[in-house]
Amino acid sequence: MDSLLLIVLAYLLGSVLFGEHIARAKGIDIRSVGSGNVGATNVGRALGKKYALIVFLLDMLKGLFPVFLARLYFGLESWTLFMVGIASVLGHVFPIFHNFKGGKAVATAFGVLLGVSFKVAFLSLIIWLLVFKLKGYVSLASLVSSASAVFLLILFGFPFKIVLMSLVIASIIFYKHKDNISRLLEGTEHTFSKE
Ligand code: NKO
Repeated sequence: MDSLLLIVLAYLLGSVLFGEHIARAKGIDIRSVGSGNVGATNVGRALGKKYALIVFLLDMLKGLFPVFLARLYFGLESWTLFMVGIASVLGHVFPIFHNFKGGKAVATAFGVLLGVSFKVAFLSLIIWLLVFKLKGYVSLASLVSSASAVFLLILFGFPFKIVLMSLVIASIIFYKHKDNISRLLEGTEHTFSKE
């Protein structure tokens, strides 16, 4: 298995925006609905929870699969795994198949995290569900959960490269949520159901 090939594969797979494809197959332009985002949440607004779950799982798997291979062939402490995780997220955020206009990378980052640690991924998912249940904002749940993931990886003593990778990915997620953050601060953020 070649390092560079795996990194390129991660980026190309990341570039497949399942939300946009599945919405289009159902006759919907996802970018003109709700928040205009291509992620699971906005597909849920347009097509319902079943489709949100399908998009979440597919966007998650495209993050998990390359990291799984990187871990198998190069190990958890390799720079290859570091690059593969970031490449998956960058593919989703700057997709070559969609004019480099992508999504917010939460589900894909979750897949990367799952490939690194089931324990930390599981705890991050619990935190995500808790924040969403208590506050009702998907974006807030995603932000709290991705910051928590970084802290949990540090807390459990994961290698430096893994912590750094999660910090880079969490920073990308925060950057992509900058409009959500402004709306949260103003009190005008979309809930799951409303626009
Ligand atoms: O339309 O702007 P919007 O309201 O849709 O959407 C905001 C939203 C975008 O994200 C999504 C995907 C939702 C997936 C839920 C995943 C639950 C698990 C989260 C764990 C995050 C771990 C990140 C690890 C970083 C290292 O936010």
